Order: sequence, then structure tokens, then C-alpha cells
Amino acid sequence: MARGSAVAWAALGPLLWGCALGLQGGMLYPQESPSRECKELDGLWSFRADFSDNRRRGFEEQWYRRPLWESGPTVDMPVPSSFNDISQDWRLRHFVGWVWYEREVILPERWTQDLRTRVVLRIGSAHSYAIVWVNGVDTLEHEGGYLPFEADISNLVQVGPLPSRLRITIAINNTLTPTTLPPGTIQYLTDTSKYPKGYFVQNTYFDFFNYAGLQRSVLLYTTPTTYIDDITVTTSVEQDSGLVNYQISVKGSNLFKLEVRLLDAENKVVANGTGTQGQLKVPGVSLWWPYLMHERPAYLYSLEVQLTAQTSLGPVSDFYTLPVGIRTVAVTKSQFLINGKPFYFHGVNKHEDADIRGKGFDWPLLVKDFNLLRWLGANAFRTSHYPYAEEVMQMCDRYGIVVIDECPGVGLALPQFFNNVSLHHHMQVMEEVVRRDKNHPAVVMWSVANEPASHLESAGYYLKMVIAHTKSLDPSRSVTFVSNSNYAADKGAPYVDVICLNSYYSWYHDYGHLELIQLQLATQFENWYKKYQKPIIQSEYGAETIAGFHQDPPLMFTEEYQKSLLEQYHLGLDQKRRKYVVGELIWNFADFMTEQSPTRVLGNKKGIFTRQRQPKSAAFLLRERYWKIANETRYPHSVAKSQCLENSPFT
Ligand code: BDP
Repeated sequence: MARGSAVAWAALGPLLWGCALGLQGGMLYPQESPSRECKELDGLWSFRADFSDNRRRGFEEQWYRRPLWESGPTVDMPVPSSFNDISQDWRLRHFVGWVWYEREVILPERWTQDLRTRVVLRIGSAHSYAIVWVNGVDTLEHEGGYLPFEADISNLVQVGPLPSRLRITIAINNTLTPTTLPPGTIQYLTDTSKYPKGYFVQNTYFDFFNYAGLQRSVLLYTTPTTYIDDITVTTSVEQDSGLVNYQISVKGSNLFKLEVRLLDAENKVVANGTGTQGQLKVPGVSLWWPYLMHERPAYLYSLEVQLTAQTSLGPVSDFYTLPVGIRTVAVTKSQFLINGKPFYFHGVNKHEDADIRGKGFDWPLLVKDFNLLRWLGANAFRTSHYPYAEEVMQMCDRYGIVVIDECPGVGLALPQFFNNVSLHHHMQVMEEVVRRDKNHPAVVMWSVANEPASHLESAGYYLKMVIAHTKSLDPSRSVTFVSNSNYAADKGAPYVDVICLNSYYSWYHDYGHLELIQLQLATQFENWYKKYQKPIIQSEYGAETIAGFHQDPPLMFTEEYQKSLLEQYHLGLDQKRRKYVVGELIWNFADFMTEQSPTRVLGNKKGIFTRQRQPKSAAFLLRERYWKIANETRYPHSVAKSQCLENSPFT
């Protein structure tokens, strides 16, 4: 976002929507409405990994042509889930190549008979490259995990005799190459005295396990043949009125009418409009505020869109309801402003990672994590290092948890990764991220990468292009990437709105010397601020900690060391907090799985919670700090109370 007042965007908003996405169609979250039905395909799918030497037997034998069991043995695989930790077969845990999923489904009669109905197959994410067949017909391909993709399959289902039995086959390849995001390399080990013929390993340059599979929901949903394809909303504030700029894209026909109503949280209509674009004015607006910043956080309106259209088969109507939070975001030289007030990010970095599901979406885990965030007094997180499930983003809107939305641009560590093919793909991924998440009030900033080799000239150009592209897609939000480079060498920092810095003083450098943290942190902040005069977020810091390890005076890997390291960082952060440091995000919310290595003990243990979501001592320390900061920065000033504090054994 360019520096300047939020009000300016109110006027410019509608014009700027002209920067349309290169993608075809919108990616509205599927919902049931009087005109739309959903059929979830979560549950057990048939599954097979292609262990053949070239991993291509599935294509050579065309496994998609017939039911999967006919071409060989299958196993049950739950969806959503990563496939890696489900079976007892170690080869599957480390598998690299194509895996095959299949599921049969019988459709409701109306879906196959009513030609005014459009049937869509939507896959929440498939990591990392996916090909989809419906009844053996090649239907859809998608590159990149962590983002949804879909296809209109009406033509395939609205044929033939009843009942319409659908066989969905999805082949997924988790191989990471120099042009995927994240990138990786395949290394063939050719010393036959050590490795069998054809032996290869997947190298990655990031610190989390490359879980793969159908990790989010798969579903079928319907719309009428003329339908609401996309909605884009931006908001601003003028005195005590909220302004909601909307733009709606309709597909299927040009003969339609659109009616738009904005409802408050009590379902009272507060504004209405017609047509594909316009501005709704909400006098006496209730703003969307972050958690703990205001006594009434996360206020959501509902934008009800009603379409009526004429088709050759008669009239159709379509309904879609979008939650809308009215808020402004702006950046000055030293502040991050939400609704014109300084906002301080006190939060966490996360991973979508837990137990045997790997990165599989899970409702209990989602709710538990948000309860822990609120217990902690956290008001923000970064989706390190890839976009999280859409349900997570919805929860952030509802709970007022502010999000730095990061794309899977992680592990851009080698010069060869900054090539034109990657750049093009990276821009496309940003289009998909913005398309999916643009309407979430919780999202205040896009992060295009984590710790790229930003000291390289080629990285400078690459980052400049991706950031500019992201800004053109969404001029209403800030854009950043997360750096661990030296301030004097970083070639990407000139293009960001907010500087995000990762540093691990007394962990990866000067191990054990906690006494150096304050000095080194002060030097870091001063150097960066002097050079760039932009607000800074400490986007990672932390220490590996094995829950239950104790040593006093503190030694590395103990709970005492993690606490002491945090305390030293906090003293350093407090020196700059009211000046230009606008946030701190601990690494990490919870322990998470990584590749095996001599420096990882069953994964990364920098969590303040274990992988099972139990607190280490540092969680209590951080909780005290976050609630203290919340009470200092609350607007209008009053003391906030944790919902969990009363009668809590922890107070
Ligand atoms: C940072 C990375 C993060 C790692 C962390 C660590 O951004 O993904 O997990 O270091 O080493 O550099 O714990």
C-alpha cells in the first residue's frame, strides 16, 4: 500500500479495481443458499502411491480410466489429511512422486437433470501438482499447494441414465523443483558403492516437513447457470460513516439484475444498492477492530447479493452472502494504523501442523488454536509459510485476529530459483492468494516470501516484480517479505511497506550468550530504521525447547533458556516499541514436524506450546506480556480482561 491516508483509497477504490486478475473466474468460498447446494466429499478415499521407478506407471497404465482397485491394491486414505503419517509404511512417509486418490459419489437427481444447474468440483488444496479426472475424463490441472481450484463439471454429469455415479480421480505430485513454490531440487546420488541405481533425494530449503496430499476439503457445489462469480469489497471510513465499495462479477449471461443489501450483526438492513458496482454508506458505522484493541472487536456486516437473470431455459436467481468488516489500514514512516490508530502486532507465527494428520485441516485443532491465541492475548499471526485453510481466515475475521498473509514463497535460497519461469509462477500464486483472501478484513498485509536470498541482485529484481504485481492486484493493503539478510545487503527491502525481520540472537549465533541479545537487537533495529525509515516487525525470534527439560542457570534447549531468551528480546523490543517497531511474532506458536536432521529432535521445538498444544513455561511469560501490551494499547483506553482469566489457575 502506498503511504498516505486511508481516505484517499475511498475515492480511488473503485477505479483501482480496474487492475483485474489474470485468472479466470473468482474463487468464492462455497456456501449453501436458496440457490446453492454443497456436497462434501471428505471421508475415506481409495489411495495408491506409484512406487514404480519412474513414478509414471499410473499414466502408462492409465489408472484413471477404470476404478483404481482394478489396476492394483489400494488403501484407505482420509481426506482432509496429509498422506505421510497415516500408514505404517515408511516408504510412504518419505514418498516423492505421484500418489493417486479416488472417490465415487452419487449425485442428487436434480443436479443431473436440471439444466439450469451448474455443478462445480472444488478442491481446497492439493500439494503440490494435481491432475483431476471425472469418470476418466481429464478435467482439471493445478500447480501449487495450499490454494483452492475448481472446475465446472456440469457437462460431465448432465449426461447418461440415472443414477449419476461420479468417479473422481486425483493424481498429486509432491515433487519440488527449481520452478515450484516452494522450490526444491531432486538430487540423483550416483555413487553405486553407496546408493542403488536410480537413487534420488528431494532437497528442500525450508524448515518444515513437506506434508502432501488432499489436505483440505474436497466438495461439489451447485450454482445456477447464470451466477455470482466473484465479489470484491474494499472499505473505508468518512467521519462516522463506513463506506463499502463493492464490485460483482456475474457469469453465464448479460441479462441480469443485481440487488445488494448490507445487514448489520442484528440482521437489520443498513444500506442497499443495485448493479455490478457501487458504494454503500453506513452512517454510525461499527468498525471491525482487532482482538483486544477495542471493546467491540471483529464486528461483521453481511453483504447479501441477489442475482436474477433470464436464461434460454427460463428465469434463475442466485444468492451469495459475504461477511464484511469495515476498517481502514494505513502505514506511516513509523506506525501501522488500523482505523487510524497505531496497531502493535503482538502475536505468533504458526504452521498448519499437528499429529498424524500432518497439515490436514481439522476443526477441533482450529478451535483449540484460536482458544489458545485468545488465552495468550495474541492479536495477530503470520501464515508462515503458505496460505492457511479458508476456514482459518474466516475465524480470524470473526475473532479479530490480524493476519499477515504469506504465500508459499519459502526456501528461495539458491540463485537458480530466481528465474523467469519461477517469477511468472510466483506472480500467479499471488493472484490466487489475493483472489481467495482479498475480502477478509483480518488480512492487513501480504507477505510474498520468507527469507529469500535477498542479498542477490537477481532476487532484488524478482522481489520488486512480485511486490509490484501484488500491489497492483490489491492497492488497499501493505506488501512485505520477511528478511533475514543484512540491512546493507538486502536488495528487496526498498520495495516493501513494512520491514519484517527474522533474527535468532543467542540461538544460531553466539549460542548461549543471552547477555548479547539486547545489544544485537538494538543494532539490528537502528541499522534498518536508519536506512529505510519504515516501520519494523520482529517477524521471528525464538529458541528450541524440549518440553520438560530444565536447567537453572539456563542452558540451551531447556524451558528456562527459552524464557530467558524471550525476556532479553522483550527488553530490546520495549526500547523501540513506541518508536518504530510495530510488532513482534514469536517463532513459533507450537512445535512442528520437519525433515530429519542432526539439529532437529522429532521436528522443530521452538513452540511455546508443544505439538499437542500444551504450554511450555514460555507460554505463561508471553501471555503476561501480551495482556500487558494489550492493556497499554487498547482504544479507547480501558483494562482488557481475558475471558479465560477469571478463576484461572494461571493468574
Ligand atoms: C527461520 C525460518 C523458519 C525456521 C526457523 C528455525 O523462517 O521457517 O523454522 O528459522 O530455524 O529462519 O527455527
